[in-house]
Amino acid sequence: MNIQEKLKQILGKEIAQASNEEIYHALMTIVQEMATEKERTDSKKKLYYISAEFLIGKLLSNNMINLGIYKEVKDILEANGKDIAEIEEVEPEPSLGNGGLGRLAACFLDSIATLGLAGDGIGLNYHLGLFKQEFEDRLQKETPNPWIEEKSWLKKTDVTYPVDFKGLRVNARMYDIEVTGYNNKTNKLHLFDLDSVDESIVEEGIDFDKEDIQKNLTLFLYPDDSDEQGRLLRIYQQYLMVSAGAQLILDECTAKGCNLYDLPDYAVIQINDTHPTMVIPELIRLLVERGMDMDDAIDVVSRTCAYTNHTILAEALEKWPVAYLKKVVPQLMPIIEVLDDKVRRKYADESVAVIDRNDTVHMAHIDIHYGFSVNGVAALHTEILKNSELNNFYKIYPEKFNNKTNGITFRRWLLHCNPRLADYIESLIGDGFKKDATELEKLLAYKDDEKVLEKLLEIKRKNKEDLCAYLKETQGVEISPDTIFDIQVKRLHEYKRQQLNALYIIDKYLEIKAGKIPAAPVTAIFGAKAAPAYVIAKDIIHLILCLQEIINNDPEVNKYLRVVMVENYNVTKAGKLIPACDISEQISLASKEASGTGNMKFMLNGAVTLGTEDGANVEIHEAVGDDNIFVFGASSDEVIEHYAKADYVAKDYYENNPAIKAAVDFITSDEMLEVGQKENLERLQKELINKDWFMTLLDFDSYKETKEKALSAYADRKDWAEKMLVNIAKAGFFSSDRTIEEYNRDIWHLA
Ligand code: 26Q
Repeated sequence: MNIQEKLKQILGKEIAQASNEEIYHALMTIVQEMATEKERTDSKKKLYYISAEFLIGKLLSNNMINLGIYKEVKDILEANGKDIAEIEEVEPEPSLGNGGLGRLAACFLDSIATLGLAGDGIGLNYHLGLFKQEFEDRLQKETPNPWIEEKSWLKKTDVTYPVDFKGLRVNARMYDIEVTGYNNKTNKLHLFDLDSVDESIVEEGIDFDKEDIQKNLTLFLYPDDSDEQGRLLRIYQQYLMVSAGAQLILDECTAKGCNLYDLPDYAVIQINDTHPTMVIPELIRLLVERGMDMDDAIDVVSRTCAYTNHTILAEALEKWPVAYLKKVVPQLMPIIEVLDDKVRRKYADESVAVIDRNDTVHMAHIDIHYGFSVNGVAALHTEILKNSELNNFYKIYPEKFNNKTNGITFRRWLLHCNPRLADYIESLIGDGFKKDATELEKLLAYKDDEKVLEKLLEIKRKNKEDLCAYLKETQGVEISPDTIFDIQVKRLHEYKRQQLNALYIIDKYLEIKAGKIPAAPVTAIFGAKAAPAYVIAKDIIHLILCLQEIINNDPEVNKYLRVVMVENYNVTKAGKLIPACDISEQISLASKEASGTGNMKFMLNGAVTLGTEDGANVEIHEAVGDDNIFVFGASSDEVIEHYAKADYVAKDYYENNPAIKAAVDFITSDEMLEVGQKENLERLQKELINKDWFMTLLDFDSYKETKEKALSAYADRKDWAEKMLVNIAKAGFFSSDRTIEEYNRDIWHLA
């Protein structure tokens, strides 16, 4: 039966008579049937990608693209007076992740299925996911984001596993989401949950009873670890995931006839940062329970597990007090003690111990000693791990360390989010780039072709118009496509330095007020959620919202400068913002951003990067060359040296640089206090002058100078279009298909 007939049959009426909701659900049924029919990849050895986050985004259109029915469905709907964009709106976005790490996991699942590899995801089914962000009085307010509907992509299975906590046994139930590959097989994302979780315990905002574990375990994506109860809940979540996951892995392997001593021939477990690290002691525990000798169990598990590090920020490296683990998962402690003991017998170096002198368990140390691979996520990041952050481990295990530069799936981040560009590229170089992204380099042949360059500008312009309409409709803000769209969207964190961008905006505002008119009008667009307990991050959001209020309402200024903070930035909004971007802000303090993946999405969509030599920006710079990127700021070596010598003093910059002083002073000016909260603005100002841990003021001058260069370069439209073309052409390396091929070649060795 063709799709049109099938749709009508499910709807029980003409398509034109059906509501968008009915059509969405009917399409979901069709997609799910097709996905189930796509035979799963089966091979002796299988990858388990275990992660506390899978930021998958809306699934309908993505699945239709991967199953090859998107265009057909779009046309059928159009012929019946329906708009696919409106159908997409009906779908709630699952928010099962915070940011980069969770989105990476989702891109990887897409590529694993696309490459036809046997690999499933293992995670948790958070009912309310990451909070939804609302702005109230120019402050962030958090509310729950319920995404599971009666009919959803989630399929309840009858697979359950008992999981024991101290004094509490629960049953972990498995839910599955089909992961469709592009023209290929289907894999699964397994999400564990408890039947007893109860959404009605949510009180004001995202508050809830933190002690009622049976009711709250998978309620939210670890909301708040600012107090002990929050941290204990995080251990409950992690252990539920790894214990159920480990039981699933052992079951699947035994079903394939695996003798548990041969586990590494049947399974490879990729541990996504330290959040799933307890899978190592848990697997050892389960193997011993099934009769294996402890030493053998440790050896088997060590040959099965591989670890990816996503951060070098000390505060994000998980450490759990022994007392916490004893309160929640006492059965793991004897094993962790053995793991520590073995390390201590071999290595005198205290810094590589599993349990330190303060009775704290270092999760990453378990991964490194008892996994066979340790990888960073961009070339610079891996070098920093090897040479400084994890140097003591690198000296012991040089052979374990390897780099896997991150990537993104081009199905979502080009074909789906930017069909105009994707279609145009196809008309120039054919559709080979959809399977082999390096074919995008064929575009370089058109570098001097004026017609092509003009067409690229025209596509960008249309995408900007679409974004203007969207922001008008969703937030009531008016911006003009005739301005330069300068975009910084990512989690709010001091090291990512949204505050540097904000200081530049203040500086520009003051210049305009003083009569210095900019050459080209700019719209500065932000999107960012702050962790609910991260006070300074929330203050930075407040600062940006106050600037938006002041600047957009000032007729003297708003002709040249506007500011928009997009509410509730998520995967869906990323898909609308990225294709409309001219300048991609990637301005983290060098050495702090492990990789970044937004930088790759912007590049692929023809934005030009304004960035520091950090994370994957370094590799983007190498790929596009000096002429097609704007690089500024202290190098990672310089930054690392400043930290080592503790010689960076923010106040010196504040006192000796009049532009910096004026911008920082403005934060608590009368204009600002009229629209903002004194407490928040003063706190932020003090932080910048007296601490500025991420060296915002250090890079201010070079940021300003380089940004001005980028803004003036924009005026030469032909030259700018050439930069766009080179960025698109060189983006192929950043396909997650390439990343996954490397993981498989070097770590997983799947057939
Ligand atoms: C840790 C302890 C307690 C509570 C929370 C956490 C926690 C939660 C989430 C720590 C880290 C994360 C997320 C990290 C993350 O998203 N890292 C990003 O990973 C991307 C994919 O590799 C990189 O591109 C980014 O550079 C990196 O910041």
